[in-house]
Amino acid sequence: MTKLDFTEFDFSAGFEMLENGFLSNQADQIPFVQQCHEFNMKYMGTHAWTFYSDPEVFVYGAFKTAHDLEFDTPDLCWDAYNIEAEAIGCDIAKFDDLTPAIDNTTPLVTCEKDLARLKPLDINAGRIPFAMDVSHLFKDVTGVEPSLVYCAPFTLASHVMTFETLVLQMQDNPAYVHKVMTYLTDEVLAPYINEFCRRFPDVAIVPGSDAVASLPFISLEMLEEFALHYIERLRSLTDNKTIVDNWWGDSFVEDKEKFWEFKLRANPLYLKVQDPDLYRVGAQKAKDYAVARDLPVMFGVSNNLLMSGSGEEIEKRIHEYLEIAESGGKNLLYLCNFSSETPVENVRASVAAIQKFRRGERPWAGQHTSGTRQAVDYEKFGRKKESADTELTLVKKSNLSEPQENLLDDLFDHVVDGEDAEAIALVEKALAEGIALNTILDDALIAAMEEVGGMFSDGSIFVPEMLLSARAMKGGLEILRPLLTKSKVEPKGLIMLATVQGDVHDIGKNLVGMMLEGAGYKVVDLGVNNAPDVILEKARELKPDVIGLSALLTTTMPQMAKVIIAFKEADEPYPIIVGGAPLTQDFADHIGADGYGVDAPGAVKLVHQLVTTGGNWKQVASA
Ligand code: B12
Repeated sequence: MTKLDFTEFDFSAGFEMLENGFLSNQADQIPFVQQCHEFNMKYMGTHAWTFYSDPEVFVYGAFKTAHDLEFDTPDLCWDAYNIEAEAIGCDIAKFDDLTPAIDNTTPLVTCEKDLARLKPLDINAGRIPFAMDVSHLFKDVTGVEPSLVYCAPFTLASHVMTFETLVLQMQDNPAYVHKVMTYLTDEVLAPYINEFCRRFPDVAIVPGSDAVASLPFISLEMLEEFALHYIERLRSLTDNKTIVDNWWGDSFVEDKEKFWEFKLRANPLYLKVQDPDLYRVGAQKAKDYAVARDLPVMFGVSNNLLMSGSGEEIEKRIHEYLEIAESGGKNLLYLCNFSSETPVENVRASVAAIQKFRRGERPWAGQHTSGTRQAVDYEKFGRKKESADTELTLVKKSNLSEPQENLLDDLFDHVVDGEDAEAIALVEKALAEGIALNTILDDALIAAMEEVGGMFSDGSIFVPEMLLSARAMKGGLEILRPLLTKSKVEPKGLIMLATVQGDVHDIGKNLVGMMLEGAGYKVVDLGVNNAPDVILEKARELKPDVIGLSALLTTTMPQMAKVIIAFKEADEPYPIIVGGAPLTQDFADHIGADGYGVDAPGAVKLVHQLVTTGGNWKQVASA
C-alpha cells in the first residue's frame, strides 16, 4: 500500500515507442530517454537523502517530473555509482540538496592485507533494499520490467581503492588489482544482479555505469585487461543480462573502431556514443559503424549544452543527432543529464525540439556540425581547448660538463617515462656528481613534468602516464627535499587545493597538484567536499600564496562563489583560482575569482603568474 497516489500516471505510449523504435526496426519511431534524478529531486523540492533513500518519494518524483515535463518515460536511474560501494562498507557523504557520493578520502582497501577483511555482499545492507523496492514499485505502477542500474566493476574498484591507487597498482601489482576485481565481480555484483533477476525474471537487460573506465583515464590495453574482462566475466555469471554502455573518451583514441569493438563486447545490443565525444567524432561516423553491423545507436546529448545552451542550440544539436540516427530506424536519443541546476525552460526546450522533429518540422535539415573542425576543437576536458601555453621560463644552466648534461637528460627521460626507481637512482647519482640542487630540480625534474603536462594537454599521453611521471618526480624530490631545506632553497610558493563542498571529483585536482609540485611548489591538498569555512580556516592557518578550487558538477560550481564571498567577508585577500571541466573564464570572472585554468599545465602557468606578480593578483592565464 503506497502513501502517494500514482493513478494519474500513464506512460504506456512512451514505453511502446521505446520498445518499437530502439531495438526493433520501426523507422517512424523516435524515442528518447533522459537521466534526470537530481533534477527530479530539485523539481519536487525534496531533501536529497529522503529522495535517495525513500523508494516511494523517489519513484513518485520520477513519475511526476516525467508527467509534467512530457517525457516519454520516467527515468528510474538513481545515484548509480554508490549503492554497492555503500553496501560493502564505503563511507557515503550525504547532502541536503545534492546527490549522495562515496567519500573517496576514506578508501575501504588501502593495501593487499585489507582484502582479508572484505565480505561477500549482504543483500540487505545499505540501500540495496531501496534499489529493490524502487524496482518493485516501478513495475507495480507501470507493468514494465524495471532496470537495475549498477556500478560496473572497474568504477567500483576506484571507489574501494581510490582512482590513483587503482591505476598505479594496475602497473605495480596487477595481481592484487585482479584480486580486488574478482572479489567485486564474483562476490558483490553477480549476487546483487542475480538476486534482482530472481525477483524480476523477465528482465532482459541490466545496465551498468562505468564512468571511470574511460579514456584518457586508462589506455585501451588497461581497459581490456581490467574493465572489459570483468564485465565479460559478470555477463557470464549473470546469464548475459548485464551490459555496460557509458564509457566515454571516444575522441581521445586514434583507433576508434577498436574502442567501439570493445564497447560492443561490453554491450552487444547497441552502440552508445555521447557528448562531448560524439560531437567531436561526428554522429555520422558512429551511425555508419553501427549500420554496418546492423545495430541500433544511442546518441547522447551534452549535459552542459542542455543546462546552459540556448533553446536554438539545444534544438539544433537534437535535430542533427535525430536526423543522422533515424535513417534505418533503431535509434534512441539520450539526454545525458538534467542536473538540479538545469533550468526548467531548457528541459522544456529539449522535449519541444524532439516533438517538433517528430512532427516533421526540420528547420536545420542537413546542417550538421558534429565531426567538423569546429567540433573537433570543441571545448572541454583538457585536450587542446584553449590549450595552455605551458612554456615557463626554464633555461638550462650551461655550466655543466657533458657527462653531467647527459645524466640530467637521462633523469629527464626517466621522469617523462614514469620510471621511479631509475629516476631516484639518477637523482642520487647527480648529487654524488656534485650537480647543484637547483639544477637537478629545474633542468630535470621540473622540466620533465612540464614536458609531461604538454603531452597530456595535446592528448599524446593519458592519465596513467601522468600519474607515473608524477610519482617518479616525487621520488626524486623526496631525495632532494632534506637537502633543499638545509640549503635554504625555498619552494616557489605554497598552494592550497580543495574540491568544493558537495563534490567528490578529485582526479583533475590531483593532477593539478602533481603538476604544481613538479613545477617546484609546495602543495597542501584539502581533498574533496570542503565547506567554505573549512577552506577559510585552513588558509588562515597555512597562509598559502594561492588557493585553487576545483568543481566538476554544475551543482557545486556555486560553492566556489560562496568560498570567495566568505574570504571577502572575512577580509582575507588570498588569491583564489578555479578550475574543473564545466567552468569557463566567464564564470570565473563572474564570481570574482583571480584566475581560471583550463587544465593542469594551465593551472601551473596561472599560479606562476600570480606568485611572480607578487600580489598583483588580477591576472588570468591567457590560455
Ligand atoms: C570520473 C567521474 C566520476 C567519478 C569521480 C571519481 C573521482 N575520484 O574523481 C564518480 C563515479 C565518483 C562520479 C560521481 C558522480 N558524477 Co561524475 N564524472 C566523472 C567523469 C567521467 C570524469 C571527470 C574527470 O575526472 N575528468 C578528468 C579530469 C582530469 O578532468 P577535470 O576534473 O576537468 O580536471 C582538469 C581541468 O578541469 C583542470 N582542473 C581541475 N580542477 C582544477 C582546479 C584548478 C584550481 C585549476 C586551475 C584547474 C583545474 O585541470 C585538470 C587536469 O587537466 C565525468 C564525465 C566527463 N566527461 O567529464 C563525470 C561527470 C563530471 N559526473 C557527473 C555526475 C552527474 C556525477 C554524479 C552526480 C553521478 C551519479 N549519478 O551519482 C556523481 C556525483 C558525485 C559528487 N557528489 O561529486 C556529470 C556532471 C554533470 C554536471 N555538469 O553537473 C559528468 C559530467 C557526467 C555526465 N555527463 O553526466 N563521477
